[in-house]
Amino acid sequence: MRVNPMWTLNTMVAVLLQGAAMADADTSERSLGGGQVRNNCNCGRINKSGGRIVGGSNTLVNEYPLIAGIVNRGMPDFIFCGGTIITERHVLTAAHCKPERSSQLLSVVLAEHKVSSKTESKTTIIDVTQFIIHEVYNKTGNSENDIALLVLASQIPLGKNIGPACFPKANLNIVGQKVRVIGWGALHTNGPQPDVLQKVDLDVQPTSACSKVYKGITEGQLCTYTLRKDSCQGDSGGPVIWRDPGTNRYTVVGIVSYGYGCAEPGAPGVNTKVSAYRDWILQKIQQTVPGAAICPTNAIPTEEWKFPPDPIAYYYLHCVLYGGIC
Ligand code: 4AZ
Repeated sequence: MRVNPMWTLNTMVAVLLQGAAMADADTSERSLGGGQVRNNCNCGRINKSGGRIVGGSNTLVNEYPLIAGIVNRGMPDFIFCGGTIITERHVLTAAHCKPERSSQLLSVVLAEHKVSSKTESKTTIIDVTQFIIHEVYNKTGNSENDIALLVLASQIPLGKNIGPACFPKANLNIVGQKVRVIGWGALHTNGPQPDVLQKVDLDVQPTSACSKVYKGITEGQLCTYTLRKDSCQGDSGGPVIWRDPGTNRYTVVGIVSYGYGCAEPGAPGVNTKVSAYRDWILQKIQQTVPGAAICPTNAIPTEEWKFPPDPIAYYYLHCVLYGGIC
């Protein structure tokens, strides 16, 4: 078989570049692993080079581009609930975050970090036009179906510091794994809210661990429990994210819902399990902004696969292999 020299070169460059990417791949949260799907989604990214929850720690500035803060319109400094960006026009949150007064106007704050400071991060505030709560949200009973979708008045300016979470596959089972909760919620039961966005890693427990403590727990809920660590008042509606080891990207697996106090011994946290509401979410997106789309959990943006990514490296290799001034 005759081998096209250019094809050989392309293959060699590809192999070399892939090798470089793989060398970086082991534990790095920036890199790519197996099982990727190429498309235009750039979901679940974190920014590591930039910059209570109970028992957590400060995030870096703009570490989690997927976080949204929900505020009363005109009051951007009081984030009363969290949310997760899932499309360029939708934020996922909890049904119980909907204010009692239906006339209450809301906005979301994006790229927020330190609430009291205006200088460390350039935030974006967008008005909420619809607060769609689940039709069978059980407000007075066991808080079943504590899920809501916010529709925004304008496009989210997606970029380095603002971007969607990856969306989970149906029936994703992560019992026994770690998840991360992000929020400006209270630092302990009835405690103050922090100024800086917090993060904490929690263990996903079998649903039975929550059923032992709370009435009416269903498979639509995700139970978390880790000694001295928890979400708390104000974290509600916010992201429970899981690092997909196949892509090293973050997928929104839960919505903070409720619990008995915060980090109380023997009292797990209850979260709405996003994978159980895939169809509901997709239907509401379709009904409100038909062109909007979620990013599947195994999505890797096309830009990361551009070939050749570096014209200088390409030229140099060609030069070494076929001659020239190098
Ligand atoms: C709340 O009140 C709340 N520890 C949220 C989560 C938890 C407790 C309370 C879970 O918003």
